[in-house]
Amino acid sequence: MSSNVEVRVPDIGSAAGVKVIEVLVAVGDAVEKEQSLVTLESEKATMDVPSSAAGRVLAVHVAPGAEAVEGTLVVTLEVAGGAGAEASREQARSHSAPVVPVAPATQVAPVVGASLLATPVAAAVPVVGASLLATPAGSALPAINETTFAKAHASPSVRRFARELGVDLGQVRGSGQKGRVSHDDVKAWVKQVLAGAATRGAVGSGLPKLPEVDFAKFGPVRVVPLTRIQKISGPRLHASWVNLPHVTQFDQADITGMESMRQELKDSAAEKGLKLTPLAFVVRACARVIAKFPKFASSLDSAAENLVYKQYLHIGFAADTPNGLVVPVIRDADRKDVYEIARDLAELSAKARAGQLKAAEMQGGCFTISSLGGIGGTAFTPIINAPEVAILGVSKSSQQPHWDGKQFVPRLMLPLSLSYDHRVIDGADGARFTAALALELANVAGLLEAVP
Ligand code: CAO
Repeated sequence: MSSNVEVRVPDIGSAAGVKVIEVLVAVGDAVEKEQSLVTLESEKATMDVPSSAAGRVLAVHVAPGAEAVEGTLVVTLEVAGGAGAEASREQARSHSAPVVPVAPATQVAPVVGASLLATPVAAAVPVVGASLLATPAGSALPAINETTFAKAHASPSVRRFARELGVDLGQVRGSGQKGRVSHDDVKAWVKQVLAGAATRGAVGSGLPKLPEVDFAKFGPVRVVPLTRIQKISGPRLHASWVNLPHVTQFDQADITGMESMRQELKDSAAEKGLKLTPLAFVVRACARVIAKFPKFASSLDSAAENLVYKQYLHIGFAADTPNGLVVPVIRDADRKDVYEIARDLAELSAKARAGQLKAAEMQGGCFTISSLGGIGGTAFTPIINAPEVAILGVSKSSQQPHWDGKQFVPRLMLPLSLSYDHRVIDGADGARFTAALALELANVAGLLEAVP
């Protein structure tokens, strides 16, 4: 034997109507007692209307957008046995607000109407075991922030679901009205985090997500897919930026002598088919300085417990190509003179621009140089090419007044920007390195010295 039960909007503490913003069940659904049937939204809060009995939904009488007041018929249920009569009696008897406050409707009005608080939230929302509050060990999901979780705009069942999965609701972007988070939003977020963790091979970063913007709302747009190189280099640069504590040391090197020597040698080099750019001298100078500061070409091992000192010195350089940034590597840069380095630079750059670099030609670097000197700028903060621990940025040289003790004299100064991993390199060493590099760049004879 079965009977029908009508579930109505109970006392919502206000004579004014509230809006139905979500219908959580459909005809034919089996529902449990206390299961949320619809969600209502007032000026100040959202609240769920729970079912007064377990049964099957025979009819849904409201739709999203409808106005509801106390007594509005929400759902008709078919319930088994005498439970129907008992449920009807219970609802008729009860004005003790079986409505469950969910969350502030807006961030600026976190206070839920007093009458809605008549039923303590804790009594209406299932108590979640402490273990569920913590992110499961080894989970790729970031830990739950209780403050933002509490403020998230979601129904109790979505909250319960998020708790069970260890999802921080505060980070989930809701697709419903006013950013309301649904079950599907939670599932999509988990999928996205797991997919990201899988590709990164790491746990979730816990970084807050950037808001998604529909640019087309503000004017016409053109969408261009990222190149393959951009898709590969972007996450690597990001991983380095968020994992390595970067510090950038700025300095300047007096390259007046170096530049006049380069001008002298340029034509004869060109006759041999070589373009002698300042970068060749910078690579040479770096190789000489790293011989004195080998830590700058070391790497931390994966456990971050040991420093790996390599018995070779391959130096990479950032090359700007039509398809994006690549870093070809000059092998054994410490065993090459400035002409050999210039040849490698030209050959590798040409290959990079033609998209013909082999994987091996971009591997094994110990230190990287990023030169924007041919373009401009006075300084920048290059991102370390992890697992390397340092990268040198080079900007455009310019004539600067230098006080020689009696007068200002013009000197050609080269701006240096050295970013280093502060877990490995101290600030004092960073400053020593750029000071030593400036000396090497000023030491023309040393730069032209035959290599051993
Ligand atoms: N100051 C002033 N002039 C400089 C200079 C400097 N620091 N460095 C180079 N120049 C000059 C060169 O002498 C050359 O002038 P001439 O043709 O009159 O001799 C001109 O600038 C162009 O040099 P180039 O670009 O052909 O050669 P390069 O060896 O300096 O650089 C390469 C080669 C591949 C590094 C460069 O072409 C490039 O791609 N740079 C961009 C790197 C980049 O994108 N870095 C950012 C990565 S994100 O951190």
